[in-house]
Amino acid sequence: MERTFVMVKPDGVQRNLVGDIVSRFESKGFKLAGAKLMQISQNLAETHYGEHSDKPFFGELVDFITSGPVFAMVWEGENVIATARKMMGATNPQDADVATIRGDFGLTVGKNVIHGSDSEESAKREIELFFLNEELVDYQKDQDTWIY
Ligand code: 3AN
Repeated sequence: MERTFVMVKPDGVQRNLVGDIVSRFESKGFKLAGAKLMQISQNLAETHYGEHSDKPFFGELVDFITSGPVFAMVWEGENVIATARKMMGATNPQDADVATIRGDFGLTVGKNVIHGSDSEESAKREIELFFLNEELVDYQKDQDTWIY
């Protein structure tokens, strides 16, 4: 089954949105494989956002993501990478549809509440970057037979 990396950013943690966001993924039918509240180091931030290192907003991005704790998660389910991106909405919350996470909770692209992997490769890379193997759990849920 596919897995993706999802992270409530420091603004989402400070604004008490962790519960609502977890609830949306649970209600959709995805299964939580791992989760933790953590402080991202400068080094991890620069690695995670490596592809943006030449962008003018890179410094701002690293400062923001290290400015307070984040809530890191791994979600599992059919087509979870693309579906999580749909549930998050467009990168700029002003373009994000209503009923998406950014559409409902965000106002600016710099503080857009949530991150989610954008491909199979980045999901694999980001899960390995943020979680040890033993922090991820493989388990059955009775609900699965009512979803699939
Ligand atoms: P997404 O998070 O939707 O995959 P990316 O990968 O294009 O979007 O951008 C990574 C992060 O960089 C975004 N989540 C956003 O917080 C930040 N970002 C993107 N564009 C800008 C911008 N023009 N100004 C400030 N921050 C930006």
